[in-house]
Amino acid sequence: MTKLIYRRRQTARPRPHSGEPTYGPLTQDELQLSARNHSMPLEALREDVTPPGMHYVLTHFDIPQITDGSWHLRIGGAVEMAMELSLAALKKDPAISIPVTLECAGNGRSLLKPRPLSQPWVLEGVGTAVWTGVPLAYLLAQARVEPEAVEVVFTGVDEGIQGGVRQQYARSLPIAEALRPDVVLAYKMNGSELPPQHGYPLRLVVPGWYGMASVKWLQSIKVVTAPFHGFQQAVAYRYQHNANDAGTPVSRIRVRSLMVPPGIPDFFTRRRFLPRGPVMLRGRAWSGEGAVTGVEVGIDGKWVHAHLDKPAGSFAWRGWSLPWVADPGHHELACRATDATGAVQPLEQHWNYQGMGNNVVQRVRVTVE
Ligand SMILES: Nc1nc2c(c(=O)[nH]1)N[C@H]1C(S)=C(S)[C@@H](COP(=O)(O)O)O[C@H]1N2
Ligand SMILES: [Mo]
Repeated sequence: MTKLIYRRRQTARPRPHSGEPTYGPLTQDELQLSARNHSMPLEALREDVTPPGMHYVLTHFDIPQITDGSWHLRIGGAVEMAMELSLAALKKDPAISIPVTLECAGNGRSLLKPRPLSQPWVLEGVGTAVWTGVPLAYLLAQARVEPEAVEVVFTGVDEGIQGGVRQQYARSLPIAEALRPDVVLAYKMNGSELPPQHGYPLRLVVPGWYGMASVKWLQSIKVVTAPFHGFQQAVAYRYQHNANDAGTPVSRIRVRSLMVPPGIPDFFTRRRFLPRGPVMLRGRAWSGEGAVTGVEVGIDGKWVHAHLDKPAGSFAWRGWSLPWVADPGHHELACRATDATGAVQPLEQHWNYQGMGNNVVQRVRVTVE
């Protein structure tokens, strides 16, 4: 696999398509990507399950047009029983439904300095949906995985060029992750058939992992006996210090929380305005590493523990709330979650070359009248 993509250059000028970091205003290419790939409006944090159309979307290439008559899922590689399944056949298999918070690994990228050139997320590359479909482990059991298996490779129908490499979007999972009972081949999102942008007719959902693992428009599942080195595995989605660093793979979602910005926004700046007096601050917190165990809310730098709602599932965000009596003036609100591993959100983000795994605390500036 070519490893020429993220060369270091000694310039701070934007170089479209290079993936390298830059300062200054957004480039036209970043703007184009951000108009295609939308985030979740923060007010959707009020809901346990993100309403249709408000879930974030990230698509590297084009959304493929798939008619379910011609579409089949192939399962093969190091299995005793290769198979090809229609959507109708898959729908007859045992199904599960599971609420899952997905977050793009690049969420928060545009806040980094210098800013890695790619989809310029701010904070809202996240959403929670109830996914319904067949457990991957069920189908792998039917196919009978051979003992030498080390990974499972998932390939989407969508094709394009990234870093100069022509490819279909493909990712792998270690065999142990692929056999988890909650990894699902989903054909429904929030009870309805998958929308085109979310992977119709079938997608993988890997609870707890950043979104890149959840391959949309799934075409084939191949069990392999050596690690997969496709572009989205070996080059993209790595924590790197610089262009020459092979880095480490991005996998599980780091602990994070967000709040519903209180009051009303200014149209252009999104600055918040609210009346003096009591206000309930609310938001959600999640982690792919372990359950969220605490959320603190910072009010002008002073941290207070928030109330946590009951978890809706092991891989769905958890609601939190804190009453605040707003006094007139300018204030800065923030929130910071901790998970069962003891991980806590950083106050300043550690920079990495691709802008992955950002979980810096959100800060919301409000003016109380
Ligand atoms: N086939 C395919 N699957 C894909 C992608 C893609 O471009 N093609 N993008 C991945 C990334 S980076 C993310 S964050 C999630 C986004 O899922 P969503 O658009 O349903 O929110 O899909 C993942 N699966
Ligand atoms: Mo992503």
